[in-house]
Amino acid sequence: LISHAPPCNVIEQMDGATHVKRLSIEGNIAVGKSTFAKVLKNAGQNWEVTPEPVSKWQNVEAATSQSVLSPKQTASNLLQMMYQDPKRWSYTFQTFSCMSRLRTQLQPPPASLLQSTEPAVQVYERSIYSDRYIFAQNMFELDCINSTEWAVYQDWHSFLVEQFGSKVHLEGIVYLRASPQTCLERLGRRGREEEQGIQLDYLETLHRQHDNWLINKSTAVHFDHLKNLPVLVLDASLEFEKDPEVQSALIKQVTTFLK
Ligand code: DCP
Repeated sequence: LISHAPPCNVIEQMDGATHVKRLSIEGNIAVGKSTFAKVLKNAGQNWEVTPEPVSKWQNVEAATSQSVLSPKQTASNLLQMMYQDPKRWSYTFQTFSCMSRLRTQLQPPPASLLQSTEPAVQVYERSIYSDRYIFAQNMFELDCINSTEWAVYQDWHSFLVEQFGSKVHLEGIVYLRASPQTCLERLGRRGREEEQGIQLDYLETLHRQHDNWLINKSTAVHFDHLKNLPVLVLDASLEFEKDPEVQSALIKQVTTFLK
């Protein structure tokens, strides 16, 4: 297990009120972010997990309540559309996935966390930052988002992050890292239908994007608050789902990181 992180303070007391720290879990497709988020939630009462809104991307009409389907229409599965025709749908997908995540990131923490006298942490599966610096950027580099779409994406993304200010800031990132081959095996095992055409080379490019952003720090980020954000890199190559020993070793690293 490896760790490259200066610790980040978990809690700040302001006028006696608890400040909930916001942490995002990042990592390649199928590396095990949701599983790890559940492990963290079960580890302590003061951890709240905000899951990734994938189901919204699989049924856009239900998620937006913008249109009523006629009996002949089927729901739009934007995740599937993006994987089937990435040049046509990547920009639309990246817009919608980032908007749905922004909504969840803006929701206030549950009262149980706010009332807690113990250090409290809100955990997100991914963030509006990986949406941009991993996925949208990757799709631009793969020529699936054209330069006009990329300019438009960056413009509204920067505008929204600036407008929402500290409401969308994070205090730390946990990077779950495993080889692209391991992620491919886990992806096959979990069997999400839309992802079955994903090839190793796509996971390899995403792996590089994560390393460049979170380890090499060579990705050009546009927000000051992201530049010195503490990052904990965890080796997720061991199967941790059913191994309590590996789980507690990982939890220990996160707790130390947050002290
Ligand atoms: N996705 C994307 N662009 C984004 C966010 C996600 O193309 N901005 C895609 C990649 C996956 C699916 O959405 O096909 C979900 O991706 P994640 O890696 O975020 O979530 P997983 O469910 O794969 O995570 P894990 O298995 O690690 O819990």
